[in-house]
Parts: sequence; C-alpha cells; structure tokens
Amino acid sequence: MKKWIPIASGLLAGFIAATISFADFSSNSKTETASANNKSDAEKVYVPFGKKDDYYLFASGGHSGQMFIYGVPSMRKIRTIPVFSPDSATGYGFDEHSKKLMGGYTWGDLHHPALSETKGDYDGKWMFATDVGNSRAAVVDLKTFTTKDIIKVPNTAGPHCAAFVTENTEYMFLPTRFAVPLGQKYEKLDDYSSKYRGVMSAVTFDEKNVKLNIAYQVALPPWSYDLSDAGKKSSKDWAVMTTYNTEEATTTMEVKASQADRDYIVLFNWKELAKMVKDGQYEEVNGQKMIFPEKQKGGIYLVPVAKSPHGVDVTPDGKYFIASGKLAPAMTVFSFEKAFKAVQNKEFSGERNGIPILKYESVMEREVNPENALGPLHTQFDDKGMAYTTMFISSEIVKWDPKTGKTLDRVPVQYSPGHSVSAEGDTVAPDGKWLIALNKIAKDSYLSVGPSHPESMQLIDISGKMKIIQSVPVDPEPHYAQMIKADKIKTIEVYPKDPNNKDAVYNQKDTKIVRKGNEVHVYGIAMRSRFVFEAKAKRPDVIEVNQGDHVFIHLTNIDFDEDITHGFAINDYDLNMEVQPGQTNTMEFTADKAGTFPLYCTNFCSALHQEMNGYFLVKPKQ
Ligand code: K7E
Ligand code: CUA
Repeated sequence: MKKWIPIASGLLAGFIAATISFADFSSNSKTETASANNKSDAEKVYVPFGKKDDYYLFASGGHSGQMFIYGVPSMRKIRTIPVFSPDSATGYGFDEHSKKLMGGYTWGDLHHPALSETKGDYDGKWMFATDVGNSRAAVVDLKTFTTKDIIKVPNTAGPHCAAFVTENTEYMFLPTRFAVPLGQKYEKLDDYSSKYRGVMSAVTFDEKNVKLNIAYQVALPPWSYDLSDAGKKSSKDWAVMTTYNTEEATTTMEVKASQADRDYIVLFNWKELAKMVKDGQYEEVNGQKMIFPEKQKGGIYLVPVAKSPHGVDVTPDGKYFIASGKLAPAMTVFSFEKAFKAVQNKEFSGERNGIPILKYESVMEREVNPENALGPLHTQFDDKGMAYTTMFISSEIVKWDPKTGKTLDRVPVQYSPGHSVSAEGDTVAPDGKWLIALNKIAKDSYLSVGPSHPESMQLIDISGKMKIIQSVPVDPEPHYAQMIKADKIKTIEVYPKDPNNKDAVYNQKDTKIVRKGNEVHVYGIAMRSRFVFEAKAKRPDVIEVNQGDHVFIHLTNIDFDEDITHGFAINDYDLNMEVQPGQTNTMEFTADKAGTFPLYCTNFCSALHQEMNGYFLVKPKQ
C-alpha cells in the first residue's frame, strides 16, 4: 500500500501542515494490504444467485441528489432512488407529481438518510433526507422506494445537520450549516453577528397524509451547525448538535473559523421547546413559529467541545454523546446524566446569545485520543456498545470502548473515510457483524477512469478482528448511509387500483381524449404491448393536438404484474416518465412545437416492446 497523505481537502490542509511533524503516516504503510485475500473472506460476501442479501444499505448520493440502495453483504447495487434531482430513467422530475415535488429545482445535495424509528428501532416504513443545496426535506416510502413528499424549509440555508429522527419519529431536526438573515433577505456581512442566524427546524411527519410539516424553528446564533443526533432511552427527550464557527467569521473560514480552542455542542430538550411553542412563546417569522433563545428562555444549553467538531453520536444505551473534533485528534465522551445534573444545578460558565454554557468539566466523561489517529469525524456502534470512529486524515477506522476510552482495534481504509455505517447502527440495538467505511478517495482501488475517481465503500467484518473483505465503487457521494435488516422492509408488488383517482383508467373502453378549449386531457392505458389513448378512435395509439395546446397525459399501467413497468416518451419533446404496475402517472406540457413526433415505451416490457409506440401529432397554428 502506498503512503498517502490527503492534501486535497482545503478545509484540512492547514491542519495537516500544522500536524504533519508529529503525524506518523508510516504506520499505515506497514499494515498488511487491507483487502480480501482468501477464500473464506470471499465466501462471506458471496450471495449466490437466487439468494438475497441480509441487509439493505441506503447510501446518500450527496450532490447527485439521489439515494443508492445496496445489498449487504454482497455490496451489489440494487437501485437508485431519485429524491432531489431529476432522473430520466424513471421520469422523476418530468411527470407532474415529481415535478411539483422538486419545486423547480434541478439538483440537490443529500447527506444523511434517516430511517423512521419506533421505540428507537428502525421500523422499515419511511426514509427521510435533507437537501443541503436547496434547503429541502424529503420522505421516501419504503413500500415503493419512491419519493412521496418534499418541503422547502424557509428561513434556512443548507440543513446539513440532518436528518436524525427521535425515538418514535416524533421529529426530525434540521439545523443549518450556513447562517443567513431570516428569510434570506439582503443584509451586510458587517452586520453578521446581529442580523444573521443559524436556524434549527423541527419537522414532523404526518404518516396518514404522507406530509412533512415544520412544527417550529429556533433562531440560534449565527454559527454553523454541522451534525446532530437524537437521544435514546433516558435521553430520548433531548438532542445534540455540533457547531463550529462560533468565531462568527464571515470570510476565509478555513483560517478564521478555527481560531477559538473551543466550539460547542448545542444540547436541547425538544419536549420543552414544543411546550414553549404551545404556550405561545414564539414569534411569527415568514409564516413560521420561531423561538428566539435570547427572549424565550429555557430548553437549550451549550456544552464546550474541542474546536471545530464534526460528528456527534449518541451511544445505543442513550447514556453518552460522543463528539469528534476534526481539528483536534480526540473524541470527547459526554454524559447525558451529568449534563442533566449540570442543568439542574445551574453549573454554568457563562452564556452566549442568551444560551447558558454548561461547565465543560461538569458534563465531560472522558477525552479519548488514540495514538496517531487523526481527523476523527463520525462514530458508529456495534452490539456490544463498542464505538467505531472514522479517521479522515490517518485513513482508518478505530474501534474503542466508550466506557474506558481504550483503543481495541484499528484497520486502514482506502482512503479518507467520512462516515461509516454499522448494521442497524443508529438504533438502540445495533447488530454488529458489519461496518462499511464510506471513503472519499478511491485512487489505486479500481480501473482508472481518468483524473477523477469514484468514491468507495469498504465492507468490514467486525465480528472478530476488523477485516476489510469487500470494496466497491460508488457514485458521488456517500456521506452517510443506514443499514437495516432486509426482512423489516415490506414492499408492494403492484399499485392497487384506486377508485378515487379521477385520472386513472383501468378498462380500454374507458380511455378517452377530452378537449376543453386549448386544454387536452388524455386518459390512456399502457399495457403489453401497446398504448391506448382513445379506444374508439381510428388509431387508438395516436394523440393529435393543436400547436399551443396545454396537454395532460394521464397514463395507467394496467399490467397488474410485478416488474412490468412501461415508459412513455415523446421524441424530441424532451419528455419521459414511467408507469409502474398498476400506477397512474400524469405528464403536463405545452405542445409548442408543431410537427410529427413518435411516442414510445422506454422500458423494455415484452417481446413486442419495440412495437409499443404511436404518434404525437401537433397541427401547426394557422
Ligand atoms: Cu461528515 Cu455531510 Cu455527515 Cu460528509 S458529512 S463526511
Ligand atoms: Cu411497454 Cu416497453
């Protein structure tokens, strides 16, 4: 293995320069090459054809705006779920429903997928995610693996610090990475400290109506909120989030936001905040209920932490939260119990922006500093409560005991892991068995595809001494992932008939083309291997409109057979959508181009798929 020092990250370059003198990077090069190198390793990841994987892995697609589904342990990629970006394969972002969901945006930056939980355990029903790029939140239905709702989160810019759900999915919290003036109106950067805010949104999910809602927001100081986690068991009413740039720098952040020796973890009691809102202790800001901690006191505290922290993770037993300082080579274990006592006894060392600061010594349990481990970012847990922390700079995973701070094991990864994910890792009862390192750099790992390489995911067997047994490339960018037992997810085979859907047509004889002025509504059917738009017409598979008409094509797939999906594309009209078995979907557009345009099924559905086409005729304006 080559010696490798990650100098690509601007954020960390200064730190590397400062620490290079004592960093022993050669320790990695002495370690055996971390690859699967014998038959028994290969057998562990081999899932023979016909057999299925034990776990689903939901990997964030970062700035692809999508989510990727893998099977574990085979690490076979199964599917892409488009969430915040359009996807021409499925027509996501082209059909009416998804176009509306996208809200006019064409990309997203999805960092942290979060499965819904019941009693602190993944329940396999829903998946949540947020978009750092365009400040949105989304929910994916795991019966169909499709995005069901997206909301724009006002007053915020870049909800990176999310989504992490509370024990029974009461809330997910969306604190933002970037501070902006409320409503993102123009304010001078010289007025940053007085006019800018970092806002935390508490989002609820209405399962019955499949709707996300913003319950309330908190106008926090103008700092960057980075990662959060919800409490568990005895700490279940609480949540924690890391924050950096408490220096309130407005330029050259990489230097100026790293000056203070300490930043903070924000510790808050969401039940108390909800009660404040119920009691009317908030102000209305751009339609949102906003708590201002300097005026509406209580429920929020600051815990000092080593400078520029990144991840914060609550242990499965809910007793501790562990912060990782990306610029300090240490993990800090804090005790919830100690924090509650410190709150009760008002053991404060001061306050900032009206938020009391708890005394560091009153809350800190221990500082953990594994030898030569650099750049700790995120921590996961196994079935015995042991912690696994990714080391971005020294490119390794360190296993350690939160109760003693003792280092137990370490394994080099290729290279620069951000997060890692363990099986059922964010629940009150992780499975152990597997850990996957989500690496930022994969050079040397796969066939070269030019100057830029994919990211990588390395599967690590953690049942004994940690060992990498598989490595797969992954598209940008796996920030975080969650791994859930496969049998918890119950997908449907076909969409059931929906008698209340006015756009659905289930019988060929009911197909019709309805004209109202310059609006044309097509109620059509897709079936193996033809389209029927109007059964009684001379050519049932042809749609004819006038130039300038506003066209709605409602299409129902009446093949109630698992996996018989049809597509619907109009040549040169830049339009494509899919209809899954039993599904009705609508495409809306203006027929502004006159001419003759073939329409066809894009999803290979039968031996006569190539015959599944027709014409879209647009009569020119006189
Ligand atoms: Cu560390 Cu966005 Cu969770 Cu990437 S974040 S690594
Ligand atoms: Cu329907 Cu191809």
